[in-house]
Amino acid sequence: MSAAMGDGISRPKSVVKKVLSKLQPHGDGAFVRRSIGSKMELKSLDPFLMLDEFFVSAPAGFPNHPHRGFETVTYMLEGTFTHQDFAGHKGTIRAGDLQWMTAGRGMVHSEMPAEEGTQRGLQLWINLSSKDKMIKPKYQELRKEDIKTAEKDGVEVRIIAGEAMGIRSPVFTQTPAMYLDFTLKPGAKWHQSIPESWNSFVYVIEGEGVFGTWNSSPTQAHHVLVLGPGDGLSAWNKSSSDLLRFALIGGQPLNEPIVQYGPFVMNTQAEIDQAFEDYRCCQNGFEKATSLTSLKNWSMPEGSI
Ligand code: FJE
Ligand code: FE
Repeated sequence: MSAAMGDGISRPKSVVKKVLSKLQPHGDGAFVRRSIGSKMELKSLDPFLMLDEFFVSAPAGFPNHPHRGFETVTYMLEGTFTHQDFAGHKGTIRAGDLQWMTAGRGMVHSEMPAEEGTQRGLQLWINLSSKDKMIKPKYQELRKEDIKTAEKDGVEVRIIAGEAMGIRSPVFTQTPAMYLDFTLKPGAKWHQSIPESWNSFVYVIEGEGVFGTWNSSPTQAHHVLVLGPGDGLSAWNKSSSDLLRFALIGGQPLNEPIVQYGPFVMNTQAEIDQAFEDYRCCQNGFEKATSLTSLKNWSMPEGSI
């Protein structure tokens, strides 16, 4: 494997699981393609709890709901979303923008479309280690123009987290992780190094690609590919006319027990019970939920745990 084709890798990972993320309704009028986090196929991939490709048109959206114990990473592909939380923090993200939210001990927010048409994006949930689950909530917001890009040999990469082509993202990942958005021109190939001990996966956003080994069968959009052992990913766009776009996501496994109830993710059942109690009583991080009818039911996604 020549280093000239990308980052030097010596033991390319192979694809150990390939799953199509089916479109499913979520709440009132929103739709998601859930890959990681779908109960049947891929419950979680430590430290990742969920990856949704979401499709939402107003008036549907994700009205007020709580989070505790993990991070949500929202990356817009099309359209505009406005988020508003219980502490008065409000922001709008457009195509190409990123919101990296560390929910920590408590967050209540809404995520709603801010324009006509379909809003489309990816939302990733990254687990926090037991020592970080109750940290203070924190946001990292990057506009499209603040996300570093690099280009080489027909390969363009937007570096959301981690490093590629010698360029590093400014995003701080509480749980060590990488998140790269690759676009390969027809005929282009790339070899991306990934830390050996990390779990990693690919989500195909657009086009068709060959991943792992050169002679493996091509993978179309909306499929998730779980990668096996090795030190990197090889990818090829064998199309003669179309772009291939995919997200490569990897992270250091936490190797801790997970007890999840919808948007609360802790280590034990007792901590989940405590999260419900804290949410109900507006305490221990949910103080500001008082103004937000905190007892209102928040809808559970289809197929949620
Ligand atoms: C959720 C209620 C919710 N996938 N993709 C309960 F509203 C949500 C939720 C989302 C979500 C939000 C965006 Cl912007 C994109 C999403 C679920 O907000 F996950 C649960 N459990
Ligand atoms: Fe949320």
